[in-house]
Amino acid sequence: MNLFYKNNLIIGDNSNLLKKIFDILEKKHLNQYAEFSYACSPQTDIELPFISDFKCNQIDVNKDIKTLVDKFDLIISAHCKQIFPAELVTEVKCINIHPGFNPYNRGWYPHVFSIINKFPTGATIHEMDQKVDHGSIIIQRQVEIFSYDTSDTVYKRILDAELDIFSEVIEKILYNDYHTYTLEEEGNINKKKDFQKIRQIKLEKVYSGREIIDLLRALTHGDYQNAYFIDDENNKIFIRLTLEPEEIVKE
Ligand code: 0FX
Repeated sequence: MNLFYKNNLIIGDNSNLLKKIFDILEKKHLNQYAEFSYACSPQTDIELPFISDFKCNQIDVNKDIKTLVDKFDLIISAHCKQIFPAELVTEVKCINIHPGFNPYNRGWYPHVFSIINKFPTGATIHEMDQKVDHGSIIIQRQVEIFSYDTSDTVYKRILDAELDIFSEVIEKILYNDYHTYTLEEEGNINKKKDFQKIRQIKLEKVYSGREIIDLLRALTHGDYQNAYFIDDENNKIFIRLTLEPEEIVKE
């Protein structure tokens, strides 16, 4: 196997995702033909038990760019919380595995905003350019949002789609034998502060039934204390929604 990209860095801040990527590379025996280093961001302290030294190498992509450019042929961001600087993305091939369907709701928690604004959601693997979650598309897959979904059920569907499309294109990427396409629209982008803003439910605000259910299910994700209101005694009260489709009993 004569791969084009031989020295590769996979950088991300979600250990489960990195482990699944590691498993895909191993299953395809790609780590026999290329080097894969794993890293996370300086603010993240994750352990990667599948790597011999257990501890994840922390890399600040804004520092020591020259070393990264010299050392790696390809950098894959798998939910890396850092914004890659222009000097890096122009000097070395950088590819992003993104839990969103570009160009809709680029940035922070795409599916959360899609539950609210109804824009498509899914998974995208794209070449990185200087803008966030932006650049030529290698592959993407849309996932459905059902009326009974919450943030976590959609997110699980997106993670499955991400790994599926990663598995589908990784060899082509490593051989540098893939095609890309450019999206005509710029779409929209949400930042972390936009997520913070939607978390507070204003008691005096009037919502339609659909709006309040969509907002609360978009903010329901496992144990996370996302949605809240402030009561008359100034206490913060967190809210989570349970959605349960009626079971159809076949006669
Ligand atoms: O890694 P990630 O799934 O994704 C985020 C951004 O959405 C994405 O655009 C960016 N490329 C990536 C680097 O960072 O985020 P996470 O692992 O922090 O959270 C996973 C899900 O959990 C998230 O989609 C929504 C939910 N969540 C997470 C936190 C920390 C909450 O609902 N509340 C929270 O406070």
